[in-house]
Amino acid sequence: MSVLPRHDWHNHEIDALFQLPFNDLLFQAHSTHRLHFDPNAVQISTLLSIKTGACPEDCKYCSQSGHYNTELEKEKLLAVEKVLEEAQRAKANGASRFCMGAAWKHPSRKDFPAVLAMVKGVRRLGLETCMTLGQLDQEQTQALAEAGLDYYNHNIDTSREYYDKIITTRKFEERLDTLAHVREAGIKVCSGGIVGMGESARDRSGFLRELANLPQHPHSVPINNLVKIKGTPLENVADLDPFDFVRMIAVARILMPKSHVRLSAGREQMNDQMQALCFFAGANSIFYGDKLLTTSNPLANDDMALFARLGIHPEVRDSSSPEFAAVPESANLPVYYDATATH
Ligand code: SAM
Ligand code: DTB
Ligand code: SF4
Repeated sequence: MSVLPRHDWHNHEIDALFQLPFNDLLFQAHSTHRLHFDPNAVQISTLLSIKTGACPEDCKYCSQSGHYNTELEKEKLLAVEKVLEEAQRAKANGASRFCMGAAWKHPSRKDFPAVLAMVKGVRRLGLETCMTLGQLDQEQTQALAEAGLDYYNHNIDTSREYYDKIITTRKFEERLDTLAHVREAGIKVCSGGIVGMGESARDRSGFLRELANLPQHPHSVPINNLVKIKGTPLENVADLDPFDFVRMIAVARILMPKSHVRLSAGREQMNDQMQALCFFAGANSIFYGDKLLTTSNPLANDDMALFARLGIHPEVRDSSSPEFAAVPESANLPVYYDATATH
């Protein structure tokens, strides 16, 4: 079994991984995972929507697209102080990274100074910063890098072939251009996508192939299970077989052995056993906190209780960013989480 990261995957090789018997695939994924990570550590990030709804893009899965009537309460860009208050709360609850998301096609000149102030302020609190603001040009990316932004989230969402069945207001290639700006500015890339949108098995392998064949593997790879939103074109799409979701995590782990694979949206619809299987398959990051951007997430206390039952601890140091301690010393973790326990 090769463990050197590769960037030259072919579809047929990835299809072959997906077609392995479930136990063989999980064994290979878990073995890969143990070579690069503490198998009992999971990185935790907290999300905040800093600008909500009325988005000009037509992503068929999204509650925030202005093209669909999803009964979402829209909100203008939050004040910097409000964002810093939320970041402080996330830190006190034990998150190591604070991710700020805006429903924009791209940030405007007018809003950009506030965005930079948010990055600087959140960083000053001792948290890693992540932003997801849509398309960026080189100048904006450079300014974010200078402000100290650690991660930029920009998902490719699905395969190149399925992309225009899901989004028509932008092109797959434009997503890759923004990812290139981010990489070139030295900001760490967070990029993944969604499954359960009616895509084929070949689309799922094509989606992972695109990520794995980027010049550098993304530092974080969020794998979202579609949260079906009333009013969007995907509200009634058929559920993905849960084992296919686990296979997706396992194949992502094998293709991108050193990346954090994030078990992202859709955890609320998963039971504890399913999440445990995902951690075994190589997921080592979650969104933590009662809300994602506009939809709900498992309660933080329930996550800590699950961690305790599984002997999992929040990742103490992200190996890719040694300057940050992932669980700040001041973190006020729930009482039943014993940070001194050896796992
Ligand atoms: N507007 C920015 C953009 O699209 O790049 C950032 C925010 S957007 C909400 C971030 C990602 O969340 C999307 O790319 C998609 O992968 C994921 N997402 C959005 N709605 C979702 C849903 N209903 N279910 C699962 N994932 C979703
Ligand atoms: C990602 O891949 N998933 C997060 C984050 N990146 C920004 C967002 C999930 C959103 C789920 C639907 C919602 O809450 O609106
Ligand atoms: Fe807008 Fe992002 Fe939602 Fe697409 S996913 S509609 S770009 S907020």
